[in-house]
Amino acid sequence: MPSIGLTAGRCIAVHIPPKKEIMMNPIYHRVQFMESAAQIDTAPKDQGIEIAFAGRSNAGKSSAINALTRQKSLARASKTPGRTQLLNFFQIDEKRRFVDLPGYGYAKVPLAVKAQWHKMMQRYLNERKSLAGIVLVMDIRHPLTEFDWQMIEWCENSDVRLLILLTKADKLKYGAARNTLLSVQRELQQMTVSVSVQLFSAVKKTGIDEIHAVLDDWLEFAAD
Ligand SMILES: Nc1nc2c(ncn2[C@@H]2O[C@H](COP(=O)(O)OP(=O)(O)OP(=O)(O)O)[C@@H](O)[C@H]2O)c(=O)[nH]1
Ligand SMILES: [Mg+2]
Repeated sequence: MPSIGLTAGRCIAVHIPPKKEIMMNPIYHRVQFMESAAQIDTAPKDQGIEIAFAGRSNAGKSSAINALTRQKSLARASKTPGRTQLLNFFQIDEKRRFVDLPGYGYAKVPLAVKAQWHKMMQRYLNERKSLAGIVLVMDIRHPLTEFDWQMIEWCENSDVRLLILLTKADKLKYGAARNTLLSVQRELQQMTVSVSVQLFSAVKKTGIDEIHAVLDDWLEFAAD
């Protein structure tokens, strides 16, 4: 229906075209928490397809899962870094899962906990056969940390696909966010890494449709 615009006492009919909305695959909204595991021996059966959210502590992994599933508190987001210390599994359907991995790089975590984290992550990455893709979440203000590079390198040397999210994009002005995106892409190209990088904001819901398209592909929904 046309809306009415008023200018200097005159009445003008203005036609505003409806905003083009991409329908989200409703399956994401039905994702449910499955279980937490301290190590992969107690994780759900290693079958089907799993996508893991990795990244520095406090980067915004849990918030990304909540935004992508349009659920407020599916994964526990927290202002306290290092909150997620377990592998948290979420069921998409009987053969597909998301995993919220514990964050790395939180300085205040005791050395023994860091060592345990390393061992657990190494085993998860090397042994988990159903792991099909990693969504590497980076705070746009602190991209490409040393550990991010280790994850990128690990994905390059394995069959696991990789998508990089530059999250908290709402913390920067649009131009600054675009510049960071370009410089991260440039840096990856210089290291001959070919990977998609996406601006994201769990607050403003930026980038959701593009990420769903990647997840749909990785989760092989078209094959059902
Ligand atoms: N402004 C803004 N804040 C965000 C965004 N995503 C996450 N945050 C905030 O950043 C903090 C950390 O978010 P989490 O999602 O808990 O981060 P995490 O990576 O899961 O952290 P750990 O579980 O500790 O490794 C919280 O206070 C969130 O509200 C975003 O896109 N924009
Ligand atoms: Mg978390």
